[in-house]
Amino acid sequence: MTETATTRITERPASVRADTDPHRPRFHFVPPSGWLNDPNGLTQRDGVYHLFYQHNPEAAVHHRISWGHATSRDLVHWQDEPVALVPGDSGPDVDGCWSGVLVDDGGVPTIVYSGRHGERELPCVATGSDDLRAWTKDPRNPVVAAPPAGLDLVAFRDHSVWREGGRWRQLIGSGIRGRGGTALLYESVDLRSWDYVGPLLVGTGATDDRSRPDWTGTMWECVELFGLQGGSGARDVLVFSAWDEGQTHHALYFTGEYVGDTFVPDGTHRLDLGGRYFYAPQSFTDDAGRRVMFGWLQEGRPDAAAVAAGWSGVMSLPRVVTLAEDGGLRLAPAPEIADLRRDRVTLTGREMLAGEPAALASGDQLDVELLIALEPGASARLVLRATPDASEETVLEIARETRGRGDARVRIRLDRSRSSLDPAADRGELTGDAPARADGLVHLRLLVDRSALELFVNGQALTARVYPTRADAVAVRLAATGGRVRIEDGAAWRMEDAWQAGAPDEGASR
Ligand code: DQQ
Repeated sequence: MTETATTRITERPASVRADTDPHRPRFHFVPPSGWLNDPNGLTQRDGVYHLFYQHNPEAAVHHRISWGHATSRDLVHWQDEPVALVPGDSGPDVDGCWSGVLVDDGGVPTIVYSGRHGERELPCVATGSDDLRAWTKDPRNPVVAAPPAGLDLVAFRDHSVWREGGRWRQLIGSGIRGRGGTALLYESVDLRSWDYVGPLLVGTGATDDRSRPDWTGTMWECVELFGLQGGSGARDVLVFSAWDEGQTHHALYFTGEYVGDTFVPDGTHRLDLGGRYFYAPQSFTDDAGRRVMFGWLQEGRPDAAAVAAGWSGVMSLPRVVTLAEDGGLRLAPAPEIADLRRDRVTLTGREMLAGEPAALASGDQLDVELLIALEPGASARLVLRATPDASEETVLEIARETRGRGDARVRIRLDRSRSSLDPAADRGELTGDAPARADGLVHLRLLVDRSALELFVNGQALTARVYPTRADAVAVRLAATGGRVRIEDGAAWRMEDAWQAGAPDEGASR
């Protein structure tokens, strides 16, 4: 591209550049323009869903972060709201209002967030109007003056806050140098004055093998503690995002028991196999009693490309989190998302033998749901965003493996090596295991929204970004290798836009 062309492109307003970017999703929440990262302050109040998020409205870079705000009545269509929190002109959040949560303090909506000053973050509080549009920062900020003394900490930020036994409890994400990530427990009667209790749990990431798929990092970002009821009874879950020396790795969760002032883990799991493509998740319980989670889909193209496009970062679709019989979590897109399905194509009964792939659907905004049977030894290759000549394609490989009686698993691998002809697009492989179903079938849900891919295999999520350069990279195909693959039940739909391109930034319906 010539210098003049580059200049011309970057001179157009960011919102116009963003709207014309073919990689910009149309049924995921994206910032009006500029930068988006973590979901924050998730809540449902008077029936309205509120999604706050880490936002830089000025440019598609992570700098002087504010809290963006959007509302929805159905978890599908979002309305932009005025920015909720902006960094102060001076004081504890002069360099950014970093991640946090929203709690109801006896009817008063209250945000607990990390104020950034220089290279440090400290807990701050703000109270809101009933409609959550106007926020007042507490003059006592920061409400914790410094991290606990006597610990050699890597960082100190992000909050999980809940009411317990007539008091407030809070976890703050951190890491103990030489040991691993941690969640530091505090207690308060008024959300303003906090007593340090101790570490809820300390990880072993500093000495563990870093190549392990469930490596827990040296610092835990966005810690979150909640309980769930499910087929296996009641469990406590501690979610966190593994961070190390400025690198965002992946979101994980411990299952176990929260007892007294500690968490006793009995399992460590990846929340999503997409690594940093589903990062810093936060969840809440909605009015229907569901645990609903959002996460940040990071970009897989260079920073300069995002700046030129005028926007960066995608919010995941809302995911309903449930507890399975095996004690692990299962994730599924909230059922409301199906409201955007159009032009159903039935795929039930299609059979593939090893060889030629079968065309299933076409489009760059799709929802495909399949229940497939794999003959012993067979594996399925689901090809997405493919051009007719296969010069660009993204391949999801699914193989059933039986390791012994009742010890089956489904291996999944997302091959992005040919997802884009753009050499700068990330092409790293994403891989891992999904649980097997008792009936041996594999349930697949594939949500394709231009550059955003959310894939669910038997309830195991794998999220990724892809950047095909060709407009005809729209085919979805299914092929079998090593045996027969049959679609026992399935359909594909075109997905309608959840927001209109070209809408004004303020108050736009998205
Ligand atoms: N993003 C926020 C931090 C958090 C990180 C800053 C996770 O509060 O630790 O924007 O992505």
